[in-house]
Amino acid sequence: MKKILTLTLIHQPPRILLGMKKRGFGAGRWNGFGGKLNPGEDIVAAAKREIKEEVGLEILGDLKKAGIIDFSWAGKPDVLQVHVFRAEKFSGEPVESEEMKPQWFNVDRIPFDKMWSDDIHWLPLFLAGKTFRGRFVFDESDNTLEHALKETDLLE
Ligand code: 6U4
Repeated sequence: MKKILTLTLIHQPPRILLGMKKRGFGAGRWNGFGGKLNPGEDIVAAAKREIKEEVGLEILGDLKKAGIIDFSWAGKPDVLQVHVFRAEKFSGEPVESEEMKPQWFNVDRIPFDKMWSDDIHWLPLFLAGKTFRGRFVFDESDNTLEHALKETDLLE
């Protein structure tokens, strides 16, 4: 089964806003903001709603699609398809929520050792303003066993 998730990173060079996930899936890791779609909700609306819920910010202007990545675990049929978005402008101040503790990081000091093991592969493309398509397979400890990643202009 394929499940669609959103993931939005707020990038204001030279800084990027990440959140420490406090509960649920991916807890204990720094990550962008996002989650599942509500029934009938489109992907961009879901991405904006999650940013509001998790960090209290209203995105100004368009969310730009940066990438699509399919994640799976060895021997398991389920696929998480994560739609990665880039946001630049927002109104409000980042606030801590039950789910996320936000913090700005300089792009030279991204805490990859406390992030999902895939991030070190695709975040440099994101930071360079590229669009990409990727696929990662994890072991049961979420280490990357194999991956494929390519820059592409075409994102569905
Ligand atoms: P709910 O039910 O809302 O509490 P939650 O446990 O918060 O669910 P979910 O599924 O809403 O989690 O969101 C998971 C978030 O983690 C999404 O923004 C997508 C992101 N994510 C999932 N796998 C990832 C991975 N391998 N690398 C990454 N982000 C990932 O950088």
